[in-house]
Amino acid sequence: MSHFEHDATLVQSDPAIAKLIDAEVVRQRDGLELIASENFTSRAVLQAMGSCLTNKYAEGYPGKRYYGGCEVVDQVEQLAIDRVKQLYGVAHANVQPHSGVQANFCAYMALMPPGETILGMSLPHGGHLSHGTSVSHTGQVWKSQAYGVVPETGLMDYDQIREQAKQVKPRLIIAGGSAYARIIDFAAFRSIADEVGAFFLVDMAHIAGLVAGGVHPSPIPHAHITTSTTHKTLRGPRGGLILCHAEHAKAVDKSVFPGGQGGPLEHVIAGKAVAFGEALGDDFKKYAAQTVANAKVLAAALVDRGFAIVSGGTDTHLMLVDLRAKGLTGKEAEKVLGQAGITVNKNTIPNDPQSPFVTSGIRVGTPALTTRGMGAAEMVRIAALMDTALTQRDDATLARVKHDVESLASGFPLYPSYVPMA
Ligand code: DSN
Repeated sequence: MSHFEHDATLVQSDPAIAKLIDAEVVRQRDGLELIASENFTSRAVLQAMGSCLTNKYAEGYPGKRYYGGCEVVDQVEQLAIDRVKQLYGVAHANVQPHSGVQANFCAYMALMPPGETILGMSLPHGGHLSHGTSVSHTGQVWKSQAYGVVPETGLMDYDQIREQAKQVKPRLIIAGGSAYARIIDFAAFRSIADEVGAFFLVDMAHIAGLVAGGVHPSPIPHAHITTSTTHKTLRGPRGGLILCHAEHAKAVDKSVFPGGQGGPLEHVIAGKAVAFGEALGDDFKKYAAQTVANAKVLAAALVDRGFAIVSGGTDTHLMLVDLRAKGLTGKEAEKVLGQAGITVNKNTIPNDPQSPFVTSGIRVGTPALTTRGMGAAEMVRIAALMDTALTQRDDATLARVKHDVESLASGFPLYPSYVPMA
């Protein structure tokens, strides 16, 4: 990628954008990134995405395109498909979805016509907008019902979900979400789906890297269709994908193109191929294991400092911190931590008394800092920094914590060979 070398092209043609990219590198480098859905891709992924593959139109699929000149991008896309199939041991893969929401929409359309009923996890309980919420097209095109966690435990109760499914009679049951910290029992969900005659779809966006690294059970044997993003724990470029068994392959492909999308982003698909290649390696297994180990240490260290964690801890890369006992809202905590150079997002907790714009919780995740090489000792230190910032909250304390954050971050350099452009 040009800005890892001395290349003045962008700064000369558009100094404003060059300056902003430089500023974002500094922001990512100097701070502590704890947003559970973010990560730092490798330079190789960035290089693939910043390539001339972006110039090519390739509507269709490898070997069956609607444009000439696709002989090279056909190979790029086929490599991405082959690698992700190997990574997850799955019969069919579509690597064209531009995002997780588009992957979900296309997957639902492949399984059922508009008007059918979806049963997905409630958003404030840890689900996702695209699992049938009223503000998403998925909740407008399909009727939707939501299951939640048991408020006292923060855990799913599969017997309760089974009873709800029997009443609701959904055509599709969805598991997976954006803020559930525990391992999901995919076999239990499939047996519920079979009992009520529903399809079962897993959105593994958050845990895709943990599944790839072998530290979370795979949904593939249980789900009719599995969707994902590629940029969270999987550490690839921003994008989506759909995996399925052979029986749904044709419907999925038709639903993505021409059903839901036009030309695929072959430069992003190249980045996905690079990331899948990286995820097939042994280093990635270590990364996935360390990501979970770090989350467990961070959760325990926060508990030691008097923070409440929904469900009491985590089995994955993330945790949901319930701030009510600390007298803080999620909105306040996000702002205070941001001033100290620690990035998190406010997040609703189950049965949150606050609105989604305020919330009573924050979601905290370890994928990005684990990529930087941080381990257990750093997690304990980060819990202390978070506690100091959130408890004292005055300007002098926040400035002191920010200084400590920058000093911690500098010990784990991010993109060290990046050359500022402007
Ligand atoms: N925005 C993603 C997340 O943060 O979990 C989900 O789409």
